[in-house]
Amino acid sequence: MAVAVVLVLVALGSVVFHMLSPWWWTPIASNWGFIDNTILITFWITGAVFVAVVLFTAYCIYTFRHREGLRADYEPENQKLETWLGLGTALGVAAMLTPGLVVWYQFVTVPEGAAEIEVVGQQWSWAYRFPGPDGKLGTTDVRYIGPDNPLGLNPSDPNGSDDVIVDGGDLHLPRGGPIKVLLRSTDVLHDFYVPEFRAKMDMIPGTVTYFWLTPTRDGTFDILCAEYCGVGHANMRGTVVVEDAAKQKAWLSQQKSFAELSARGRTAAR
Ligand SMILES: [Cu+2]
Repeated sequence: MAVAVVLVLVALGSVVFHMLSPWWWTPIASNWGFIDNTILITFWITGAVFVAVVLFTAYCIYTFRHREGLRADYEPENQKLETWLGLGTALGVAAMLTPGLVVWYQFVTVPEGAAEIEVVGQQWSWAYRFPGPDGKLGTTDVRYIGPDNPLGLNPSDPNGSDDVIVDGGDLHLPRGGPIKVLLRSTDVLHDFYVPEFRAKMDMIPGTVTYFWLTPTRDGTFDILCAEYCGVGHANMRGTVVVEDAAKQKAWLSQQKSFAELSARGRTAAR
């Protein structure tokens, strides 16, 4: 009896804890509320199954407890019960997977006219690149990576010379417009993650991954690496500042272009 009561309390306590918990998501700062809804659907389905299983266990422990002279029935098959369990499980799993397929499609379908930025991960820091006045990012290759060219821009690509490079500073993004985030890594797997954006994506050496978002709220948010990438993984932090477009433009104009950085490198080498 005591065990059955404890199990009922565990089920009830879990639900109450969920309702009253102070550890909830930080307020969202992007358009990806749909991702929250997808997680909530999964949460409520798995939560309902958890409560049902625990309560059923409590019921069995109480109803079929040991009593003198009581013998268990032998019932290895129950076609009807198995059919219902199979159907219920299939429905529950489908209900959890379907929204994910829809939201994933949206996540990687970049709207027309989105601004492009690039985020480059390396052990263990972040760097960013914006297209210059021409609006185009230049091509890159790991072969070009060097002390004056940490992101490996192609020096003979005219599209790249005006690219703005932010290496070691904060990332500033304008609020309100769609942004395509291109992701590269120069060494191992990393994962660009800003919890408030509800968006993350692996960065894979040798390829460019991407997603898009529209920042919707001003603020200063942490950038985390969400893929274990070596001993410095936990220190791989950055900061993203979301602000209105005019402020962000002013910040961008203070940053150095690839041409300016390589000229500085040449002067220093002389
Ligand atoms: Cu990392």
